[in-house]
Amino acid sequence: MVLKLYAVSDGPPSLSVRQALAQLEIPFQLIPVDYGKGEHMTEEYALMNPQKEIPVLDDDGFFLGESNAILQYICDKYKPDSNLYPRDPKIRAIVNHRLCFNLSTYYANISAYTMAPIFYDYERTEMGLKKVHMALDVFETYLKRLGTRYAAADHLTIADFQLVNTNMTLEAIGFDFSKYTRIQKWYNDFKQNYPKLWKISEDAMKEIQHFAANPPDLTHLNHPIHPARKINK
Ligand SMILES: N[C@@H](CCC(=O)N[C@@H](CS)C(=O)NCC(=O)O)C(=O)O
Repeated sequence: MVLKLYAVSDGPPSLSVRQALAQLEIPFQLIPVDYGKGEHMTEEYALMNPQKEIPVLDDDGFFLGESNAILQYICDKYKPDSNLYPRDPKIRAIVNHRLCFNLSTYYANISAYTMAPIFYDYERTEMGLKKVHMALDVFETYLKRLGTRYAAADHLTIADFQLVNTNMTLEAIGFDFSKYTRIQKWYNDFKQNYPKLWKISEDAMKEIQHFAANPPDLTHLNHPIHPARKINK
């Protein structure tokens, strides 16, 4: 059975998995999840992913959430010799490290500042901004210390997808990160060298920009965690 990917069109974790599948030329069926309709919040969806998060991979009844785990799984199972997830233990460790860094810090700090206030009733605070700069500063340091063209090696790896898609959310809100020169170069290199993969991110960026200009009313979701923005109609 063909792989199925439950994904949202503008979510960085979903985009990274789509980019990996595209780069590895692995056929899959894309199943769009409508976040605005709360399609991921149902009990039926929770059978696939009790975290009620998107994306989810369905490999013939083997359900996997968490985009890092999905990226690692599709490489290991379908393209074990691919450079996207190198087998050399040290290079792989760096890839894994950057994936963890993105999950714990880079995406966590940045998306709280970029994405959350677009969709929900959150402010962009000074503390939030400080956390964005902390994350950028650390990533800049990693790029400097490793001295590679891409985030974990001189070639593209699955870590780049996650970090690029986090960065894309900064670009979406017009955030100036030009003083982080290595990040800027790495990000532009990705765009130039992988235009088809960048298009996946770019289309999502346009959607995010649309939502930023037209904040969605998500009151109907009754989200258990996120406060809905009150929109005057
Ligand atoms: N750690 C997860 C995060 C996935 C995630 O947060 N996805 C968002 C969409 S971009 C989501 O499903 N959020 C659930 C919600 O807001 O209700 C991963 O990397 O897959």
